[in-house]
Parts: sequence; C-alpha cells; structure tokens
Amino acid sequence: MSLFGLTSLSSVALAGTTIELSANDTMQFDSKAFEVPAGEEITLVFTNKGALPKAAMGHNVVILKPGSDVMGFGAGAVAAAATEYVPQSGPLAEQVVAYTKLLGPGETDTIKFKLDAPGEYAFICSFPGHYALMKGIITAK
Ligand SMILES: [Cu+2]
Repeated sequence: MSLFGLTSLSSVALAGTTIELSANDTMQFDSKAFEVPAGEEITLVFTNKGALPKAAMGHNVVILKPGSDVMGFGAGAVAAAATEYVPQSGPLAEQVVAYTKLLGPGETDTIKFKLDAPGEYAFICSFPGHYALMKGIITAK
C-alpha cells in the first residue's frame, strides 16, 4: 500500500464519528435521528442554544440501552434532582449508556461513548417534563 493510502486510513480512523445536537427554549432538540457505526467511538457535542435560566429550562442528553422503557425512565428520573436528573443507581441507572451534563443557556458539553451492539438507542432530555417532547433515536449499525 502506498504511503498516501496509509495516511488517509489513519486520518479516517482518528476522526471517528461526531454528532452535533442542540436544544432550545421551546423544549426541542434540533435533530431526532442519527445513524452511527456500532462499536466505534462516537463524539457527541451538545449545546443549549436557549436563553432561559437552567433551573427553568435546563437540558441534557441521556442515551438509553435498546429496549429501555423511555417514558418510565423520564418519569423516574425526576427523583434524581441531586444528580442532574440522571439516576446513579438502581434499575433506571442500568438503562443508561451515556449522558451529558445538564446545561444552562449557551453552555456546551462534549462526551465520548461507544454503542457496542447494533440497535436503536433512545435519547432524551431528562429535565422534568421534557422527555415527552425531547427524545430521539440513535441507530447503531
Ligand atoms: Cu430539556
């Protein structure tokens, strides 16, 4: 293989897959469906583009395992206020694959994770009352 070929391959591998997602003051994610390669590192860059205070309109991204009870998780996560509405123990915590910080206006958080098995991974904002509108699917293939 040529030197050029090797260089190209390594730059592709280093780049990985990056997902950019934002949320706003009307309780909406700007995208609700992503497709990513299973088993590879995914970088998620999440931004809260709103202006309302975090206590009133905070947003996060919580990625759940395939088959999770998304509505049940959203309802139960309300009790985890001390950990930014992401349960850290028990059956709800076991459904979590990855999550961002809870963001106030203008804030960004970047996380890296892998979705090892092909499947449909739901993502939601777990701020109280947001999960009914703020949800989507990441499909790993
Ligand atoms: Cu939200």
